[in-house]
Amino acid sequence: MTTKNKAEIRRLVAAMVELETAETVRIARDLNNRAVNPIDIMTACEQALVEIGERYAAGEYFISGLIMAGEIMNRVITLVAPRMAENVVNMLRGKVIIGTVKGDIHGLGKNIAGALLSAYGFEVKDLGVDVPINEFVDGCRGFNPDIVGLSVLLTSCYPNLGETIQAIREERGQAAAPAIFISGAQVTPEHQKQYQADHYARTAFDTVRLCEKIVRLGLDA
Ligand code: B12
Repeated sequence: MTTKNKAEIRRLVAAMVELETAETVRIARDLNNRAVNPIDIMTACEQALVEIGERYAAGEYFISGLIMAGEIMNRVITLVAPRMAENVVNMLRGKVIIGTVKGDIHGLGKNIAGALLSAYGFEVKDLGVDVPINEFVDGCRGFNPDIVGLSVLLTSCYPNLGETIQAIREERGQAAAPAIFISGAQVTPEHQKQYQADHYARTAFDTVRLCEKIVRLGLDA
């Protein structure tokens, strides 16, 4: 990346942390038009979100700040998502259901992952946020996915994550599919073990690599 673009990326992070919507979108559009890798733009915004979350936790920002941050992020996703598909061979790689578990309305990470998976040739069914357990089960019946990706950010919703995983496990019975993976800011491989998910993905990119591996090599990947 050029020095100028690096400086612009830093300005993007700073503008977003200050919740300056117009300025953040302007810089993101400018970087996008200059063909900066969309992943670098998204990563910068994720970095800003982490800082915004810290300011919220410290009592410097309120819920309105989180809402604004969500809106800014959605605008940047809309802006850069079309370019994520560039240079990707157009072939169907598999079917994935994604959703944020019951009680949790955080959807930005899931949206990024969904956009990336679609760009990489997966057919994605996005069940949205605050998804009741039975909707995941019904989704598996109707859509017959290779993979189900569950998102959770609120630690208070981890029990719902566990119940959703158990319900999908019951539904699949002895079948290997769908593979169940979990993701979300504070989720770790320990949670994967604790809640008996098959896989854990840290970022949206990890997700794509993981899904490619699962579909290519079978579910023991
Ligand atoms: C933006 C935000 C909101 C927005 C969300 C807007 C939206 N449309 O999603 C709104 C305003 C709705 C919100 C609400 C609340 N929030 Co909030 N929020 C955040 C914030 C700042 C950013 C979250 C985010 O989008 N991160 C960016 C994304 C890109 O990261 P990510 O989700 O981890 O996703 C990446 C990977 O994990 C992975 N991934 C994630 N999900 C998935 C799913 C799939 C399928 C795949 C494949 C991959 C994948 O890929 C992504 C890209 O790499 C965080 C702070 C933080 N650092 O996380 C707090 C945070 C999560 N919120 C928090 C809280 C407390 C709340 C509220 C309870 C506040 C309140 N008092 O009402 C409510 C909860 C409402 C509810 N019932 O869910 C706390 C949670 C604390 C805890 N221990 O649980 C945090 C950590 C802030 C803090 N430090 O206190 N929030």
